[in-house]
Amino acid sequence: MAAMHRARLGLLTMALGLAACQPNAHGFGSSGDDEPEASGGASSDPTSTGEPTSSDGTGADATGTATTSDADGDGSDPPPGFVCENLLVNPSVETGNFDGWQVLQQSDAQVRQNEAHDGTWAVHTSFGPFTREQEIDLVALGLDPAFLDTSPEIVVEDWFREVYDSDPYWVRVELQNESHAPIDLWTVEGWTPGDEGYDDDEYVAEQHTFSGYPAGLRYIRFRDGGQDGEYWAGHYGVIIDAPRLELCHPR
Ligand SMILES: [Ca+2]
Ligand SMILES: [Ca+2]
Ligand SMILES: [Ca+2]
Repeated sequence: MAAMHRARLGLLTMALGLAACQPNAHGFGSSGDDEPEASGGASSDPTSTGEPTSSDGTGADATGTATTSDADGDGSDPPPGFVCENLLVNPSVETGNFDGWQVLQQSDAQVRQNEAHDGTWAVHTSFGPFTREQEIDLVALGLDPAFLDTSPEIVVEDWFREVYDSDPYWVRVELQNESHAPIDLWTVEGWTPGDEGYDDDEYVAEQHTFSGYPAGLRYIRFRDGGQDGEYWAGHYGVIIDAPRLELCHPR
């Protein structure tokens, strides 16, 4: 990694650190009256941060359709009578637009028909921060509150690809109770692992499994985003595609 690159990383790390004191930076903080404090019950998985795994480009089904595959990827199948679903609407932006998403920060990000991880469309970010959000009302989706109170496993996955040089990205997933208070939280702020040049531009995954969290899950708030590490105009920022928020539940 070039010295200039390290210097730039340092500056960005500092910027991110400063941003952490400002709730609205990166769209992770308060965005409305119903935003709960995220400090209580927060947890993170250090093994999932900063260590993106390589992709061979043969990612699992991320189209949002129901699947009978196991949620935790350990090779087991869901119990009989259970189905596993990606709860996100239009996760892979195969509509060709942001349908189903609330775009909190756009900065010229676009849904474009190239370099997709899944399907043909992906989100291409630009010079400034892009952040989008979905809030999932689990009971409205038909899930039984008594089942939700068993704290079922929830698998989170998201894919990021740099353009030319290392680009920053972020994911934030908050589990909420009936009054939208947080009961568990996972966040990651990472950088794609490549250097200058297009040859090493490839997708990397961020993954996390929620389990053993306090009872009372009713809502999930999912956010992801990113931008260009070079701050160039055009679409040289991180490419985002195929997030997954998978929960296995009784049919
Ligand atoms: Ca896609
Ligand atoms: Ca870039
Ligand atoms: Ca590169």
